[in-house]
Amino acid sequence: MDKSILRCYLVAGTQDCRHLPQYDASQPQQTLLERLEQALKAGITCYQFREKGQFSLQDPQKIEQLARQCQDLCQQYNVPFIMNNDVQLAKKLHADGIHVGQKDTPVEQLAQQIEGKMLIGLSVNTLQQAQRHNAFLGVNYYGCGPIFTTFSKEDPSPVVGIHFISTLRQQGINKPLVAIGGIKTEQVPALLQAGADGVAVISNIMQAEDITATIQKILAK
Ligand code: TZP
Repeated sequence: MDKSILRCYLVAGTQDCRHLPQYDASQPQQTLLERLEQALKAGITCYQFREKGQFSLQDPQKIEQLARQCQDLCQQYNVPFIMNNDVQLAKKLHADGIHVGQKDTPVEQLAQQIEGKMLIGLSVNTLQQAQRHNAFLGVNYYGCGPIFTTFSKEDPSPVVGIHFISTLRQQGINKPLVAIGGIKTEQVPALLQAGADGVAVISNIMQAEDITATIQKILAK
């Protein structure tokens, strides 16, 4: 895969728009779409549709409709559209990729289901998890974290710190790596220095006062 798509990777769903002044609980989709378009204009390199948790949409039809709208926007800006976890929806929409966690569908099974037609991203929180699939070509990149404390995930795994990235590299993990969890613009240089190919961000972008400036800062590092 082209690892430059990991450089500034936005992850978001309607639940991540709750803190914005324009958020309307009866119609949260609009806020996500507006925010996503601003982020695409500002130059994000990848987008993951992640509708998850207590405050997310629950109606499968609404989720599918919103996913399609987000995908349309990504296509307009030529940015890969990655689906979080839902392989059926990812296949139905012909998403560019699917991202799963350690407790989701095992990646070997996932790889068979998607028949090489999309990228697979896997979250890792320990060296052992990263070693397990290092040689498995079915996994295209690892999402590593949470690097710092995150407030965007219910029940997150333990915080691993920036040194987790350098440890993975020192131990021979050669897949593209995207760091995730509590990342702010100031920490981007250290993460890239440690061996990450990019950063995946929810709150720092979704809650930014100036989303364009925030994304440009991430890309400039
Ligand atoms: N996986 C590990 S941390 C995290 C996910 C989805 C949340 C990242 O959100 P934020 O707001 O950038 O900490």
